[in-house]
Amino acid sequence: MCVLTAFMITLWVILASEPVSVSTTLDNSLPLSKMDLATERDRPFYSNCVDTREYLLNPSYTKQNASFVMLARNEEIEDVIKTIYSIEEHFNQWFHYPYVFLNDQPFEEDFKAKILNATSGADVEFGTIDEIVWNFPIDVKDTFDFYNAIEDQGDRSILYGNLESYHKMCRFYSGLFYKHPLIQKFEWYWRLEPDVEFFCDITYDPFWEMFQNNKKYGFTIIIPELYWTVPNLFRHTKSFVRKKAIKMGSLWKLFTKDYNFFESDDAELRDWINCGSKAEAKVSEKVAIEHLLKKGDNSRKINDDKEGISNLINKARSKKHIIEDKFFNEEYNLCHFWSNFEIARLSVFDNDIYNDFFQYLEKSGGFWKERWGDAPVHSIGLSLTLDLDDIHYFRDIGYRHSAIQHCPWNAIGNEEFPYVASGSKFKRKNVVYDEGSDFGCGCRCKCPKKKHEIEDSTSLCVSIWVKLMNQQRNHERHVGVLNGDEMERNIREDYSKTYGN
Ligand SMILES: Nc1nc2c(ncn2[C@@H]2O[C@H](COP(=O)(O)OP(=O)(O)O)[C@@H](O)[C@H]2O)c(=O)[nH]1
Ligand SMILES: *[C@@H]1O[C@H](CO)[C@@H](O)[C@H](O)[C@H]1NC(C)=O
Ligand SMILES: *[C@@H]1O[C@H](CO)[C@@H](O)[C@H](O)[C@H]1NC(C)=O
Ligand SMILES: [Mg+2]
Repeated sequence: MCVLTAFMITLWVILASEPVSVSTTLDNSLPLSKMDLATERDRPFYSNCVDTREYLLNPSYTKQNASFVMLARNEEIEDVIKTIYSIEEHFNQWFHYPYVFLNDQPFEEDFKAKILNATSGADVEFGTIDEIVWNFPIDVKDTFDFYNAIEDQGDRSILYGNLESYHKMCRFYSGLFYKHPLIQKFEWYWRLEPDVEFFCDITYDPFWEMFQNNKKYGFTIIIPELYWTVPNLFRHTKSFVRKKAIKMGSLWKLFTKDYNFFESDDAELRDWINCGSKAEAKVSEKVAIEHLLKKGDNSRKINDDKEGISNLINKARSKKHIIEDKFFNEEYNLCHFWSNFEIARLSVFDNDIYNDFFQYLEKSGGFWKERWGDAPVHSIGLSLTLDLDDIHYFRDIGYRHSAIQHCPWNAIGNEEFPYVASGSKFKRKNVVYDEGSDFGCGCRCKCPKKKHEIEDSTSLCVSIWVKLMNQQRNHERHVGVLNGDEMERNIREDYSKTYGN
């Protein structure tokens, strides 16, 4: 925290507005899962099931340039089939999006045959990842430091920390999957993993809806990361941001405590880098003092300028601002979109800033010195360029990966939209769906056990999301980098208007 011993100038506060305290409509007596979390800025695309047949016949509907993407190993075939069966049944039997499977080893014929049988006619491609891409850089990969670091993470019981292949997977998904030639053929992707399950019917096209609503990245689960997997990720991110003078998007607010950082050509002012709006007072002070001194030259009556004089006196008295730590003032709150499910535009990653970011992280060695997951890397990396409004919470998509699941309550009136299978493979007999409720948004969900709902058991990050999305856009104070020189120009202008030159 900045300790400001000097006084504050109130006259020339231009970017003025202190953050409006986050107002929220959340009623703390209810579990999150029993609340309607829709806001004007983001809500499920439909509040009930959709008649898919009609939807597809709508002349404005356009199938998107999109594909499923799954990285998998040959031996995971059974779990891969489970996933495919689930996504085909709940969505793709009506929409027929293609699949791309990637592997660091060639896929076996048996694997391919089983996949082709399971994907019921969708286009499927199988890709092998180049060794050069999959492995760590040549100057790292066979070194003592490398093996030592990975072994050490095992000793410290970091989840998957001692699995070299897991580090490779995380690195690949962090910055390389979207460069694969089979993925580059698309504009959008939907990431899948072996052994995941969908619990509700997705009766509309998420890609098309995202396109129409200007959404670029969609998630179903947002949770905090385990601290010891990413102790230095944020430090490196901040130094990248500073070096490149990145103006972060408002999404940055979802992952950090609110914060602006200040840049200026003036060496003395630069000490205020982490002080955001307080730097503004410093700039005002500087301008006022300069003005005062200039006035002295013009032999006007100095005594008239009380403001200037008090600035000068205070400046003489004030201690230099002490920088405790240029990069640590702001903290990563460990929240991240769980990346085993993602529906997104490839361009949210394949752009200059994100690519540079990944290269920067790569050079820091964090993908092997620590066990940075692709999820926190994606989330933080996205917030360098995206705004909150670019993100969509697919709250209506019921989903399970490992022991973590999100499954919404059904919307009221699901019965008006009976399930129609596209063929005999997905016929349902006597399935009883969950009840509908006022706060529900699901379509024909059949949730395993409500008590495991992640919105309720790990609600911190969802709450932050909801609070932020309840704010008006123009109250989004976050500016990222405050341009000190511009600030100085504006303050000078205001000052001249008030006091003349
Ligand atoms: N081809 C290949 N796929 C991998 C490897 N390690 C992980 N994956 C895939 O990467 C994804 C994430 O791995 P997983 O073991 O599920 O990690 P978790 O979801 O974090 O528990 C899954 O789709 C795996 O099939 C690997 O060494 N080779
Ligand atoms: C092909 O898929 C069907 C289910 O759609 C399944 O019953 C059958 O066992 C599969 N065949 C093979 C060879 O996997
Ligand atoms: C889909 O997008 C890719 C990448 O932008 C492009 O190369 C390809 O031509 C597009 N395909 C279609 C059918 O529009
Ligand atoms: Mg997994």
